[in-house]
Amino acid sequence: MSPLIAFEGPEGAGKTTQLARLDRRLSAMGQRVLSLAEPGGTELGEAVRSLLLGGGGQTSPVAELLLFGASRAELVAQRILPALAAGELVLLDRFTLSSRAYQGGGRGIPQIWLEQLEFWVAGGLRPDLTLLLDLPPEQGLARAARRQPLDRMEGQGLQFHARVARVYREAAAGDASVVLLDAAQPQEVVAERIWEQVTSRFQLP
Ligand code: Z5A
Repeated sequence: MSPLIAFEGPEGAGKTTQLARLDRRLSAMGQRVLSLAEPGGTELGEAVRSLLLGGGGQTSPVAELLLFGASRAELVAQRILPALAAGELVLLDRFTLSSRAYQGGGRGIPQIWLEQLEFWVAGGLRPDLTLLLDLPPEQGLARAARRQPLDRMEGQGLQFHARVARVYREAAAGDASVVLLDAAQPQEVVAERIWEQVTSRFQLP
């Protein structure tokens, strides 16, 4: 199967920007690429996105986890697995590590529940490479705050985002497929670090 590459990190870290740059660069060299963002990418996923991120009322942490999980299950079955089987390289703007960071670290859901849900939802599918864009929460929130209104996660306090950041850093410490990149550097520098990682790990056209 072709590579599955996830972009992770706090809001404002530059995931969407860097994913688009990588997609353009890979596509220009003839690589077939499918770019997807969570939650979303399917009819159900888009409904979950507007339910969870469109503002509105409170949702319990477990309901929130299950909704992100439902979106991911649809994305895996309908888009990711068929694309990988057809030889497309898949770029994901967030994946399972986001649930560990936000619902685990941020909301306090036990990691064992998250691991079990990951298995049901993704059936053991894991990214071949996770590019973790690391940025202090204050800086990420300042970047994200330029877009108003804030969504339900951006509106959480700094302590919530510090817990999210801790889970992300722990993930990078224990797993060679998770690469921590300094997202405070200029966009061009971050893009080059990403390109080095991708071209050194995968055989490309
Ligand atoms: N969530 C969850 O809780 N659990 C889950 O399982 C999943 C998700 C899958 C998705 O929101 C939310 O769902 C997210 C986690 C939660 N919480 N929040 N908030 P989203 O999809 O709407 O947004 P996001 O994923 O958080 O991404 P973002 O805020 O759009 O940030 P980004 O994609 O990392 O950054 P960007 O859009 O590329 O850049 C942000 C700004 O910074 C923009 O003006 C850029 O021009 C600028 N930028 C980018 N790079 C740089 C550099 N290097 N220097 C300076 N400025 C830069």
